[in-house]
Amino acid sequence: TALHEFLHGLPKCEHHLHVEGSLSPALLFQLAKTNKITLPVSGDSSFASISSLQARYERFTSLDDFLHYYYIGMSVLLTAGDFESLAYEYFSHAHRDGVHHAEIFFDPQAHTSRGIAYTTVVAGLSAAQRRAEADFGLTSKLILCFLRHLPASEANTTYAEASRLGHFSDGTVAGIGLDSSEVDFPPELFTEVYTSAKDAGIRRTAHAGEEGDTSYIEKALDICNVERIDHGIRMVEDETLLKRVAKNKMLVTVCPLSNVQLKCVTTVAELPIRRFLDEGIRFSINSDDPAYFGGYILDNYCAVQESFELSVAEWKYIAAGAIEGSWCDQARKETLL
Ligand code: ES4
Ligand code: ZN
Repeated sequence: TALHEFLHGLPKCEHHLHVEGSLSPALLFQLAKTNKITLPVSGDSSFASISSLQARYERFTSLDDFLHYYYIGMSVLLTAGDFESLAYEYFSHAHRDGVHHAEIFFDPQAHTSRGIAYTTVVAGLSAAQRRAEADFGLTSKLILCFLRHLPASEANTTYAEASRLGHFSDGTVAGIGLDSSEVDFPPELFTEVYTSAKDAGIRRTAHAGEEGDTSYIEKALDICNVERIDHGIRMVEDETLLKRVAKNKMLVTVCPLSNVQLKCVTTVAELPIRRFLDEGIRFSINSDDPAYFGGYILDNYCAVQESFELSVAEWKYIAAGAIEGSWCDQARKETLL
């Protein structure tokens, strides 16, 4: 359709993409073979084949049910070359979907806990970033996420390593984020690392209000001083909070297909897209873990269009907000507009 063509051509920025969540079942099985990683076939027949794994991905019941597969999946990633293949595959897909700028999450603790060096992960991701810029003109940033189900002391250690290597000051890593199981792991557990980042002038975001209630969003803002909110869909449950986020022009990174697949909402139509537009909330539309949730960024744009029938002007507002809310410099923003 004409609108599909328009959405494809619209210059897009992606701000909520876990690079480990772009690991396709095909690449997962290929790397398992190359790296001689035994997938847990006994006890869970989902790992018997690509198609049985795909089928299991269509039946997630919650964030934690998904995360179980997400952490097993990434166990096939061992070398810098593996991380480079993973990220380059994502950038290629993003480019085909009309993404011009991507700010991607990675989970160093999910790798260092398996004996993979932080430097191996970053070397592979950085190599893919350089190739994507050279091959597609696609610019990107890395956002280092802490796993909130692990002790805050381990987040501090991870932060210290990236800091010591100069990765925050030399631009290798653009900012920090917080992900994994939300409920029972509120943002204020990570006050120390967020305060250090703020003092050092490092960008900050956090997943909040995906499964967790509005208190998780409030604490992320009040205590962690985040500049952006990942998911944040539950902020509509608190009028004061909604107005505050709108007034401060904070970017909310919405992931429609993810929210449906993880049963945060029943349908895309249930998402507060209309409310966000009416309140002047600045938000972007993103794919989260595209290999697991059945769609990349353009599929998410199209799903929103099917449910909300937005006007061209509304889409231009969304696209402009996504550029404004990006963490690239002003000169790059101007080329994106
Ligand atoms: C995630 Cl959808 C989602 N939520 C929280 N943490 C995550 N890590 C990867 N995907
Ligand atoms: Zn996410």
